[in-house]
Amino acid sequence: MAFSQSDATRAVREGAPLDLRGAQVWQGFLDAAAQRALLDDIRAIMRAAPPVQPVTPRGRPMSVCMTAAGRFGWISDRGGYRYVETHPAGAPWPAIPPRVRAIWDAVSGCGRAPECCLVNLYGEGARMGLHQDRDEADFGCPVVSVSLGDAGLFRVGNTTRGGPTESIWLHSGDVVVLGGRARLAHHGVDRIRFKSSQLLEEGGRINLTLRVVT
Ligand SMILES: O=C(O)CCC(=O)C(=O)O
Repeated sequence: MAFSQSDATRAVREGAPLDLRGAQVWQGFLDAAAQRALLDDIRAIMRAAPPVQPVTPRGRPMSVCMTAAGRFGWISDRGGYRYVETHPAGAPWPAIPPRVRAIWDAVSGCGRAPECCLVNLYGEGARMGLHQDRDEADFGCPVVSVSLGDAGLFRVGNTTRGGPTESIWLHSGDVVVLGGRARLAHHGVDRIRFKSSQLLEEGGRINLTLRVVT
């Protein structure tokens, strides 16, 4: 079954998100069929734009592998963190799939279209340290995150470093909106529960983040 705009609109109408320090957490936003359909889209993205393991500007390999769809992808290497219009191998990124766009339209409350769908791939032991998403030009637009596969312990803190944080296990099909006062909140994934979901036979977690870049 394909996930459609009307499915997404229904989910928004019927439920209310949890609030985690200003981040809106839509638990169970995508049902199992919608998750499988999205996985097909992500596999097509990965065929067109094979994932890479980025290194930090200091040359340290990140534990998460990445690829992207849309006008921009986000990369990190010795040259720094930045959005780029081509995959490191030189080709433009594939288009953002309509099913992914439908999620943005349902929850973002933003009139602009996403220009980047970053795909983060978490294998066993992968994590993402607390950081802010601040390489975008317009902080009036939220970042929308979609979780698939194994559960991930998502942590949200503050717009400045330090201070209290709160965490939630994100499960396959959950959607998070980082907008408003949470747009510049530090956030990260402390760990995943490897093989906790049946969606990916090989285990692991996939996270999509949709962003307006310009
Ligand atoms: O994997 C996640 O849930 C968060 C991803 C993230 O923080 C990012 O891509 O900036």
